[in-house]
Amino acid sequence: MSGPNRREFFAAAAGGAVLGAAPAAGAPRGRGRVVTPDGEPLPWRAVGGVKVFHLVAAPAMHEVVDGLRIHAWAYNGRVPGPTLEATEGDRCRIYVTNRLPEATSVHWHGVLLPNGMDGVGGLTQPPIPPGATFRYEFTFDRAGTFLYHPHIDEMTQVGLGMMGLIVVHPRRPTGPRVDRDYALLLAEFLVPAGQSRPEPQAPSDFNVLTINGRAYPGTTPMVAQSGERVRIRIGNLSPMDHHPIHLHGHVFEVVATNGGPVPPAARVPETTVLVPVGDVRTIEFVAGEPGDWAMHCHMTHHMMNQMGHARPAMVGAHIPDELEARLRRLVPGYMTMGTSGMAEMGAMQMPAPENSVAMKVAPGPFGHFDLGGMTTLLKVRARVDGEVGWYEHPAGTVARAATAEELRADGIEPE
Ligand SMILES: [Cu+2]
Repeated sequence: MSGPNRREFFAAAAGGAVLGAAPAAGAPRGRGRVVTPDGEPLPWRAVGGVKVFHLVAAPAMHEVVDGLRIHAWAYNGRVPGPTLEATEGDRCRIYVTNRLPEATSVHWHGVLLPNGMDGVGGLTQPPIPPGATFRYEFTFDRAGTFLYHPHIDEMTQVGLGMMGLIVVHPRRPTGPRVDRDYALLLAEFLVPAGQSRPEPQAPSDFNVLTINGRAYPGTTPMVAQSGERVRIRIGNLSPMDHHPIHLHGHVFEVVATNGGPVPPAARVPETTVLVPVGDVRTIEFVAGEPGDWAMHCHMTHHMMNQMGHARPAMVGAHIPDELEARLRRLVPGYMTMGTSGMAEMGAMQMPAPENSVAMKVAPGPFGHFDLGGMTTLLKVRARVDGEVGWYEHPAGTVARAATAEELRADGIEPE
């Protein structure tokens, strides 16, 4: 066949009603389409009973959050690449065009397929040289959440953003009906402040922590109505770190991994799930109390942005004004920070290099809040229709300063 062009793909996609990674507030309900916040589905068209997809690997600029853009390597111009969606039993043909300066391949991570389709360059196939288009074809013979990524020079290619999610829906769904189905892919980069090129050879010190390629406050929230059953598929293709993802206000169960469903008898209640590199944890729960519930990696260095990393520990230090002034003569722009903790730094407009992001910049309904990096929100409402803003708390339900009378009444002497 002639190379399917982009317009044909989008026309087919629109016809198949798969286009439009709807903003979270417009998440489709019921079984079927998954929503990738900040992402989009990979368009496809049917050719003789086969679903045809096209991935193009090429360098691309990617915005992680307002103020920080990176020179990435991407699939179809996106980090992560578009979500490939299919139904159990679908025969799929996936063309992969290489517009990178080096060879690549695509591994379909967790998918059971013939060895020659496994995508390990040099082991199961010849590398895809720059300029070439390769053809993969196989059947998704089981439902689940899978991943795709290069299997040549992974350190560079994955490290620069080449990765994506695969969601295969069951042909005959079993189990309780799911009202909201979200897919998240975790990744991390080392981008020295002021640079735009991630350092893919970094073995540690990652300072840009992302969910679907975005760092808080750039992540689009998920939404749900109280009482709805919510599924969140969480994949991790970070180069080096497993991420303990914590959801506030809810108890969930891990119902599936990259390997398949977890038998109901083996599920345990959790509030945090460790998502290992190269795996998936799919959680389900019933949306509870209305509110804006944070969901984030619980490693403290992963819930903040670039500028908070690699600073000297100053908590408790006392820097006399005179010394501060002398330091500033020596190092223009020098400012002692963090002597009473780092919370103050979120609210401050610190002098920061071009193309960098302050550690915590999230404006919130009560000032700003100290979450950045690998953070998103689950907005639960009694009813969801249209835009979902900040939660408006019923009167008397927000923590506040205690009065002296209250303290005394409870046997605590006011300070
Ligand atoms: Cu983490």
